Formats: sequence, C-alpha cells, structure tokens
Amino acid sequence: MTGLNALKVDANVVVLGTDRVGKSALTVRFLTRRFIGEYGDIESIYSHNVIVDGRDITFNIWDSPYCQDLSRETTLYEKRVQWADGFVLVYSICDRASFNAVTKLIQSIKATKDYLGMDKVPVVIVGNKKDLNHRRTVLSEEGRLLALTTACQFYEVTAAENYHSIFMVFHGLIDRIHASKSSIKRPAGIKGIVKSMSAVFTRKRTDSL
Ligand SMILES: Nc1nc2c(ncn2[C@@H]2O[C@H](COP(=O)(O)OP(=O)(O)OP(=O)(O)O)[C@@H](O)[C@H]2O)c(=O)[nH]1
Ligand SMILES: [Mg+2]
Repeated sequence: MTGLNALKVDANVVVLGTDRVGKSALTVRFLTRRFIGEYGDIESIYSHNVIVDGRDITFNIWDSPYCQDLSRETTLYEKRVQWADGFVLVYSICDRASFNAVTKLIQSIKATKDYLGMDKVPVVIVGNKKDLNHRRTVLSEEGRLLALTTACQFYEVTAAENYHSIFMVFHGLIDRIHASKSSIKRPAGIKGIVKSMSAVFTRKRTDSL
C-alpha cells in the first residue's frame, strides 16, 4: 500500500449484545451525534466516513435487533462474524444477564475467528447506560477485568448523554483491526513460503529428469 491508499481504511464493524442494551442508540449516536430515544427493529448496515489524523476511514456498521429465534439467529450470527473485521459488544450496566451474554460472545468470536493468543483482539466491550448509575448491577471493575483477561478494550458510556466516549469506542477499534489483520496474515505467509519452497524443489527434480 502506498501514497493515498495508505491513508484509506475500510472497516466492517458488527454491534452485538442482548435486547434493549442500546446497540442502536450507540450506533445512531456515532452516525448522527444524536440520541432519539426509540429505534425500532430495523436491521441495517450503515456506511460512515470520517477523517481522523489525515486517515480516511469508512466504517461499515451492522446493527441488528436482538433475536430470540435461535435457529434464525445462529445463521445470521455466523454471517455477521464472518463479515466483521471488528466487534462492538454492548451490555447495559443495569442488566447482569446482558453482561454475562457479552462474556459468552467473546469466547464464541475468539473461537470462530481464530483470535486466540493475540495481543489485541479487535473487540471493544461497552458498558452502556452509565447515566443510570443508581440502577447499576454490573461494576465498572467487572467490565475492566473482563477486558483485561480477554485482551479486549473496555469503555463505559452513555449513548443517551454523551457523544465523545462513543467516538472513542469506534476509533479505539480501528487500531485493533489493523493489528489483527497483520497478525492473521503472518501464519499464511509462512505457509506460503513453505509452499513455494516445495514448488521449487519439485520443479528441480522434474527439470533434472
Ligand atoms: N438511560 C439510557 N437509556 C438508553 C441508553 N441507550 C439506550 N437507551 C434506551 O434503551 C432502550 C433500548 O435502546 P436500543 O438502542 O433500541 O437497544 P438495542 O440494543 O438496539 O435493542 P434491540 O435492537 O431491540 O436489540 C431505548 O429505550 C433507549 O432509549 C443510555 O445510554 N441511557
Ligand atoms: Mg436495535
């Protein structure tokens, strides 16, 4: 990659989490800087272009309503995981079950995408609804510890009241996506070298006949 192309970044981001944790609120806040309260059941991939530090970043963000129909959800989930370069996993700080679901999601994503052993997994864990601190059931420390033990990034945010922390969520993810793309390519490179070496030796043997 050289010149202008080096400054262009394309990132597919999937937003996951259980129902009503604020996936759409967070997405819409990032796209429009606004909080509109109710979001309905729309499934959508949004494209959003931003320029940060001279880098032209296109975020493709897949937001979908949580679905309890497991048969439908499994297929859709796999599709989303394969499509994604990075993940925003959302729970509500007032909903313990949503936090437990994020823990499970991390394990499943790591297994599916082969991120095991990576320094920085392209996953951001987001504890939303920080404005409802009086109804909190998940401590900040629990979120931080989960991030630490799974090599993910962690933010507590309020989509209802603040744009800046949501901006940090998506931009934090970009660097991780970069790191993961380069470390995923490395083993394939080694395989490639082995392949081309054996090709050379095979050719030599054939040539000498
Ligand atoms: N107080 C507060 N409410 C929020 C916040 N974020 C979202 N909500 C509210 O939580 C409810 C659910 O938000 P959504 O963004 O629709 O949640 P979702 O995760 O997209 O839900 P599904 O698409 O149904 O899975 C809505 O009533 C929002 O107004 C927040 O930061 N603080
Ligand atoms: Mg939604």
